[in-house]
Amino acid sequence: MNIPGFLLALLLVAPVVARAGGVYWTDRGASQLKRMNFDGSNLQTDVLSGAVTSPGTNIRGLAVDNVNNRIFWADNGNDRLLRANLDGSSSTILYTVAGGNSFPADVRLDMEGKFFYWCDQTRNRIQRSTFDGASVTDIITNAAPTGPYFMDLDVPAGKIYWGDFGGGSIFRANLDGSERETLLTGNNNTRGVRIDPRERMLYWINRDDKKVHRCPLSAFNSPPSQLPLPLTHPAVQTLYTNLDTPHGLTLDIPARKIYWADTGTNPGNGTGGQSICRGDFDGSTPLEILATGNEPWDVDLDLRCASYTEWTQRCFRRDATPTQTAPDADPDGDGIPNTVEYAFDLSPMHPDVSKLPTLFVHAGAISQERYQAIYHPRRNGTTDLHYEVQVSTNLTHWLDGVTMEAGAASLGDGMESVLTRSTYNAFSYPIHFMRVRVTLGP
Ligand SMILES: [Ca+2]
Ligand SMILES: [Ca+2]
Repeated sequence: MNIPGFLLALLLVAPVVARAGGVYWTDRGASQLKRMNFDGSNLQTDVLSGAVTSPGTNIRGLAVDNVNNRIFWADNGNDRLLRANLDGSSSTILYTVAGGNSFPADVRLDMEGKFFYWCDQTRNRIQRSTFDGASVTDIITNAAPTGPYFMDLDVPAGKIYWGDFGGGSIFRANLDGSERETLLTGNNNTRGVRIDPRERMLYWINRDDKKVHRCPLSAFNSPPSQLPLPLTHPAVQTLYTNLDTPHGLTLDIPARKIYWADTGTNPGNGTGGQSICRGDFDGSTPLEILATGNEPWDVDLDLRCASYTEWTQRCFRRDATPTQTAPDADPDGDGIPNTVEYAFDLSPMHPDVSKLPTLFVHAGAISQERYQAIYHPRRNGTTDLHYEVQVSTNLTHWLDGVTMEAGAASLGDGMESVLTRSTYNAFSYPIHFMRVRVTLGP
C-alpha cells in the first residue's frame, strides 16, 4: 500500500514544542532517573549519555536546575555526585568521595550562590561544591546523632535545615554553619525536609509514623531554652497519615501542592507504597497516587509550564471536573478566572488577590519625568498566552499601544516580573488607569 504524500510529510515533520516542566524522581530499586508530567502521565526513563550511561547502582537524592536545564543526583553505590542535562545528555561525574565508607544522600542547589550541597550520612556532614564539583567544602560537621539524610536551603534567609537519618530531630544553621539549633524532636525517622520561604513554613516526613507534617517557622522563634519543640507541640500540623514508607518530599509553592516519594520498603496497611504521591499544602484533599516504581526515593519539580493544559495538570487534582478547569472558571471564587491565575502563576484553588498587579508612579529617564506604571508577572515559554497593558482615563475607553516595557526581572520557574509604563506623562494626564489584558489562544 502506498503512503499518501501528505501523510508522509506529516510523519516526517516533528512538532515544535515549547519547553515543558514536570516531575523528576529517582527510582532506587530500578536504578533509573524518571520524568513525568505533573499528573503522572507520560512517564519516561531518562536515557543518559556522556560520562555515564547508568545513573548508578544505589541512587538517592536529586535536584532540578531549570535555569540551566540540568539535574543533579547522588549515587552511594559508587559514592558519587553526578549531573546531566534534563534530556539525559552530557552526564558528568562531579565528585567521587575518596576512601569509601560514605553515603551521599539528599542534594540541593543554591541558585543564587551557585553552590551544590549534599548530605553525607555516614561521614556525618553536609558539604558543598561549585556546580562543576570543584572546591568541596564542609558546611556542617557532626551534623546529627545518626547522620544527616534530607535537607533544604532557605537562601533568602541564609539558613540550612536538615533531619537525622535514624533519629527524630530537625536542625537549622546559617549557611556558614554558625548559629546551629535543634528545632524539633520526636519523629520516628526524619525524611523529606523542605521549606516554603514565602509562607515561612517547614514541611517534613515522619517516615515510620507514616505521616507528612508542617509547622510555621514562627513557632521556632521560642526562647532557646524552649527548643527543641516536641512533635506534640500544638503548632505542629499533621497533613497526611496512614502512608506506607514516605521519603523524599518537594513543594510546588504557587500551586500549593506537596509531592513525595514512597519507597514501599517498610510496608504496613497504609497507602502510597512504591509510588510518587501528591497532596495539598493544608492536607485538605486525599492524596493522589501519580505513578508507581520499584523504590521511589526522592522527587523534585521543574515548575515551568508551556501550555494551559500542562498548568491544569499541575494545579488541579486528576479528578477535577471540566467545570473547574475551564479557562474562564473561577473555582476558588476569588474573582480571578483560571486564565489569569495561569498567566500570573497563582493557585486556582486558593483565593488570594494579594499578588495582583498594582499601579504606581514611575520616574522616567529625564529628570522630572513621571509616568503611571504597573508591575505584572509574565509566564515565558508558552505558545498560548498574550499579555497587553491598556490605559484609560475614564474606565470606559481603553487604549492599546500607549505603553512601553521598561524592564523585566526573572522570578524563576519560567516566570518574570515585567515593568510597563504609560507613554502619557502623568503631569499631563493625572487621571490614569491601567490594566493587564490576558488572553489565551494561539
Ligand atoms: Ca480564581
Ligand atoms: Ca486563586
